Amino acid sequence: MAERYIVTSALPYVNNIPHLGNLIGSVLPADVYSRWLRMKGKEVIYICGTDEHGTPITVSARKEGVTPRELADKYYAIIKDCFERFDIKFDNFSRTTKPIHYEMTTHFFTKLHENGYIHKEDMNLPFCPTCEHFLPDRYVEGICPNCGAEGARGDQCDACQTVHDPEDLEEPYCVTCHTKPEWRITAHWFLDLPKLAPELKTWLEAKTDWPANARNFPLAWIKEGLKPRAITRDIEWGVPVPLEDAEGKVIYVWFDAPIGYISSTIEWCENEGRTDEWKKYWYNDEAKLIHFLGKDNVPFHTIIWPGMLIGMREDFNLPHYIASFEYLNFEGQKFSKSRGVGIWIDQALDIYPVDYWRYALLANAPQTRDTDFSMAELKRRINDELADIMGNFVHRTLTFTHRFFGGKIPERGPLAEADQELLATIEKARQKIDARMDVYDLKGALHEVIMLAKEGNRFFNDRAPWKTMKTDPVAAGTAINLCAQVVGALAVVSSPFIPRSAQLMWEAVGSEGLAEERAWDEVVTVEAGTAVPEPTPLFVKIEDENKKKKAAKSKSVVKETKKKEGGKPMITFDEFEKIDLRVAVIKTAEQVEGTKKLLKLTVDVGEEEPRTLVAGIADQYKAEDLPGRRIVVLINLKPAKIRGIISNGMLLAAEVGEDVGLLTIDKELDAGAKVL
Ligand code: B3M
Ligand code: ZN
Repeated sequence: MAERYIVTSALPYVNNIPHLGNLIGSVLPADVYSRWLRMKGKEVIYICGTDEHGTPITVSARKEGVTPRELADKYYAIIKDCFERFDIKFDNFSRTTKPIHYEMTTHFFTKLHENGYIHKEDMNLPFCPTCEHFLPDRYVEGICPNCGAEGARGDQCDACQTVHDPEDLEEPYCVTCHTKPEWRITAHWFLDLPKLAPELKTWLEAKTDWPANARNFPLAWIKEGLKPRAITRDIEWGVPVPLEDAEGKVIYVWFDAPIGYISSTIEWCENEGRTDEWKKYWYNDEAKLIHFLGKDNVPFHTIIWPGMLIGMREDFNLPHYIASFEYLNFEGQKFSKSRGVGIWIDQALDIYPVDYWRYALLANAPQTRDTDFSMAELKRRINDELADIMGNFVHRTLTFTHRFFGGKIPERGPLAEADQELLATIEKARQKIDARMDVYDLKGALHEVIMLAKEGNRFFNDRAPWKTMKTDPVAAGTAINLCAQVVGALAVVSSPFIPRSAQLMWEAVGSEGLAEERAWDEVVTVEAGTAVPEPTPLFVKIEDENKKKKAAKSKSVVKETKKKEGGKPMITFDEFEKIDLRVAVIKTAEQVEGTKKLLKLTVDVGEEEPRTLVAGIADQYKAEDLPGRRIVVLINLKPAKIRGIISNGMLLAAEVGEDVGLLTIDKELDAGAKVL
């Protein structure tokens, strides 16, 4: 029987649009990982949804002047759409406001209460006298009791990720009105973490393969001694506490959110018409539960959530692996909407195609340390790796097939040693990628994909089919046939990372169906004789911004010129030589009577007497501004009579539409100097 996996991404709060750091911090790697598992033939469900409760939502809703539900509806639609456009292939993307989620959360609370893991205690909590309500979590800020950072929230500090109670904050204030809170007694329910600590400790200690940030932190926390955690709140938005003496209280968002993984799985089963199948994932000891998340979510997924699962005493599976990511910074700074730092996932695809982002983000995934992402880095990755290595290899293989083999994959002749080696390289590449994926090193796996394309290029260069085509066409055909096998293999192994481009590669070697539906471990064979489509470049290089602007500008000017003059035929240098252009200094300028556009100028072109000429520039230049300017004049143009004035020469000007500019000289050259 196939191994079962539940892969999850942290449920994004439904109060804003995720940025690129959020995308690479849990969603994109989980997508890649679950795509790989599916291709490996595992039974995998990839589960996510929006986290719709808690003060993150109510505080944002208040700021936007809408109800929490309106806010949630708006952002759920946007987030879901953005993830789809990033080709994130969830099996289910749910919401924690669905009835099934309320049902499951209520069940968890009730059962944990019955099992003696939830108890009631009075708490001394901040209450804002101006706003007239309690200040849970994000409603209150102050100085972090652990690291001293300012602006720490009531439940967790962003700077050091420590989880705490609002009572611990120093110098607390209400985020809405900045009033110093009063303290009032109110009853709340607590998850008894001390009771669960011994089991959590044993479980965590065995997780020696976890990333350091997912294991050390909770173990240190246990060592310090866990305290009971309040899991109810005095707000109106959330799952009601299912107890008689708890009217007006709701369940804390960090209690209900991870249950979203289960309720989203149940919803998936119901949609698929397999009502009870979710149990095979959540209760079957052998099913592996793998959470992808940002490091700030670690305490909740390694202490509170598994504590809840243990306390249920229903034999729930505990997390098998926590793939916790560090932070991504943008151009050396933290992402910040207010400071305009970063790119958000609704904007990114207007800038570059989806696979450019997927590739560059995965290649820079913050797996073991905070990592900086920059547009220069993205450009380098796309140009030097995707375009120059992968794209180029595919393109030259297909171009050659078209130029010399009529667009059909050539036959293979006897295989030389180098040919055998290439086939072995394909197999080894797959194994290397697997070895990286097995330890959740997606960045390393992607590197191995590019290395395979690099090997393909090296082989192409070594076998030089463009040379052997003349001397040994069978060897040339063999080389191209083998290159096509590499392209086919590349399509499969790159599919989890850049699925669209992978599909294009797949079709480029004439394969049918979907690359992502190929069995990962099966050798791809591109048959000789397969017709391949005309090659088109897979990746277009990113141009330098300055070059792009210049090119766009000159293109538009060329277009304008062409439109007006229809372009001009080529001339020889001799023909050009016939034109006598000179530097001229304007002496006098005056409006031609009875006209709006014409000026009569006298100009010194280095002759004994100044020349007179008439120019149609009066709407652009004032007569009094012109004397003294050094311009360019064509002096061997046949004189013409304009409005009764003999115009003896023509000044040069550039024009775009109505806009006219005189050609001037940027040095004080003598009047009469030749213009060449
Ligand atoms: N919504 C935190 C976050 O968006 C939270 C994750 C819940 S996972 C169960 O960063
Ligand atoms: Zn207040």
